[in-house]
Amino acid sequence: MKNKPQEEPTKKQQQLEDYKVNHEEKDLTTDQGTKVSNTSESLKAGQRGPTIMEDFHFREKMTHFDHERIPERVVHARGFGAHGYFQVYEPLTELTKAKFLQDPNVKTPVFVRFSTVVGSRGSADTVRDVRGFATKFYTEDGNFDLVANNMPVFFIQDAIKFPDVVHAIKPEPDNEVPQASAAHDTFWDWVVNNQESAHMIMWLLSDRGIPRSFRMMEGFGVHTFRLVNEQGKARFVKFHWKPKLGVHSLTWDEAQKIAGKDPDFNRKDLWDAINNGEYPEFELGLQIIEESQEFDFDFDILDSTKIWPEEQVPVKIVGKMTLNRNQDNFFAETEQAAFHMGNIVPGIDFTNDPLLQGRLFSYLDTQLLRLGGPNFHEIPINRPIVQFHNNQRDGFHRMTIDQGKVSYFPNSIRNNYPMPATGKDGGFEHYQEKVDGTKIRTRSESFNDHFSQARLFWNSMSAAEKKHIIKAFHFEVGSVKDKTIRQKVVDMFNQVDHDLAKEIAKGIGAQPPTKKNTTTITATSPALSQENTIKTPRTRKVAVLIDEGFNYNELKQVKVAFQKQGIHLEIVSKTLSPVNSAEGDQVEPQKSFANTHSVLYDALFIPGGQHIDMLSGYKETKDFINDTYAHAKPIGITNEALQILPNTLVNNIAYMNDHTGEVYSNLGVVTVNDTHDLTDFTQAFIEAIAQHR
Ligand code: HDE
Repeated sequence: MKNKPQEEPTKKQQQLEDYKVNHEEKDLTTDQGTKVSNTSESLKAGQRGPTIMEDFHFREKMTHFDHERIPERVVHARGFGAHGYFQVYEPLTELTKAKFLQDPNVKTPVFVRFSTVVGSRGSADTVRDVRGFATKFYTEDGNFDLVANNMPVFFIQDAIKFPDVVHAIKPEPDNEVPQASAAHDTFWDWVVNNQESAHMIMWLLSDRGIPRSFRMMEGFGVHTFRLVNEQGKARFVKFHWKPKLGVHSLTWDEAQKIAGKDPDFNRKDLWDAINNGEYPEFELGLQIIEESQEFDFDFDILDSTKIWPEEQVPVKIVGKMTLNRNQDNFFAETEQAAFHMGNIVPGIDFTNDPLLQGRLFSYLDTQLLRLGGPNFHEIPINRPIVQFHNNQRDGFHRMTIDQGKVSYFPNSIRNNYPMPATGKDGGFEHYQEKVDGTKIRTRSESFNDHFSQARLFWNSMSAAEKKHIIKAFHFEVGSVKDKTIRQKVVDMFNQVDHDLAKEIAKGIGAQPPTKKNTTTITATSPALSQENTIKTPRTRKVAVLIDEGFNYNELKQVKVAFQKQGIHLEIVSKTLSPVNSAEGDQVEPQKSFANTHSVLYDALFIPGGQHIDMLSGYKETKDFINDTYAHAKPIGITNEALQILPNTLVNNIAYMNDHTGEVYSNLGVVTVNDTHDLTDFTQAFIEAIAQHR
């Protein structure tokens, strides 16, 4: 599908236009612009003779191809980006002087790259992993990068341990197995030797590790930053992205199956939504702590393994980001996008969080390797929308033609220009935090509590979420071959919760913990449970199974009702050949059983009609119903189609609705018998879809 934006392009999108090239109806040329007469036969000495050196076109074409790849990101290699804009709801002048947070009428262009962390560039989208959520704001003050994740805490407290945790979680070095997975010995060996990871592990093994969609995840800046206002007053801040569609996840069985059926599931979902004009929206939230309150909490606010519970420090919603345009070229935009924590603007500043401090080094360093030199900021996707002026010069791939003799400061030939600007004139001035200490390689004692918040997270989960976490432990730790490591995991998580540890032990052949956890922490944070999230049917995707003789009128009624709610129907049949309804209307299926599966949908609808005689004979129909049911997703069935249920898992609920005209809805299965008006049925079905499961 063509990328058809329906909104005015932002300033960044306009800037990118200058670099776009349309090849339609153009003659083929070399890189030097010389027209080429034949690009399919190399130049040979005789028809059956050897290729000759003189073939400049062959050499150029092949050399360029040989050099097409750049190193993939060492982490977050697999990702997908989109353009959009950000608007603040009201001026945040009291909090910050950052220009893009002042005027609700200003649309600040953004580019967002979502990613998984561990897998290679070609790995599947739906693996259990942290998701990256990196946003580049192209502001009038220069670029601000908010390089976030979909989990608010991290594995470690000090950046110097990052190479260790990444080595441990990446495929094991002898055989490069497993791909995109934490379910192996080296990772869990690392975990039990680094107990500060307990809280993050709880997040990773929760439903947050397998999001339904990039559009349905939160984003967290993780670190504590500072906001600084015009008067120089600073406050501590944590950044949040809140998706307007709520936070929703796959089940583990779905995630694994999708990884095979459609490894591009999440990127296609984002691409399609934007092309459909269903622009993903995320609200920006701020948690603020006054400097005077820095030590008022039972955790250290500089510790990245801790959240600020939202019930304790409320999230103030201050603006909204809308993603309204797909990229034109994956490599040029997503792959070459270079995020860096040091891309900061006046009004926002850093803190001494040791994880943040280390990231400030790593991101620039990694771009130098990945993008081949110091001029990566000139690549179109990375360029600020304001012109840069300085005395940095030369290096690989310099695009800017700097004019004049002067490339140093101070100078008299050009009256010191380009000249540093004072703070008043918009120059970035670092917040003057007083720092005073002995040089020391130790960690602050205030970082030592690794289990209280892991327990808070566990306490805050619903019964279903807890079950998923236990099952995730069984899969992840059950994949570890070394029994002593498995036992150590049980003992480690006994410090989070005794019952949790006992349940983990049961599934992995380990001894249940002998010592009871004596913690008295019973607090919960309702904001942590996905059960309390926004629930809407919008943009959900429903499979409709049909075959010859289906009831067209029923399909039409459901379709009209669904369209009003922004729900998509996809027609699935045995083959892609057109299907005749009982009424004689023809419908062309979008998918056949051969190229789709129930895991790729949010719900299933089977209309009535005589087609049921054929449909019920197919194994795939039963698989569709059984899988949808097993994954607790809504199933809508009308009239004759009810006959199919006795042979499926749905069998054991009261599905066969004999009460004429009444809608029966239980556990997400919505049925109706003997009616031609489906109003109540569609309403109940839509409500079930909104519930997600
Ligand atoms: Fe990253 N991280 N990271 N990270 N990170 C990278 O930079 C690093 C951390 C995050 O879409 C790398 O350009 C260190 C936390 C995202 O291009 C690298 C530490 C958070 C992305 C790097 C962390 C993140 C990266 C690899 C420990 C959430 C993808 C390629 C201190 C707040 C950005 C690159 C994109 C990428 C280093 C921890 C988020 C190597 C040293 C915490 C979303 O520089």
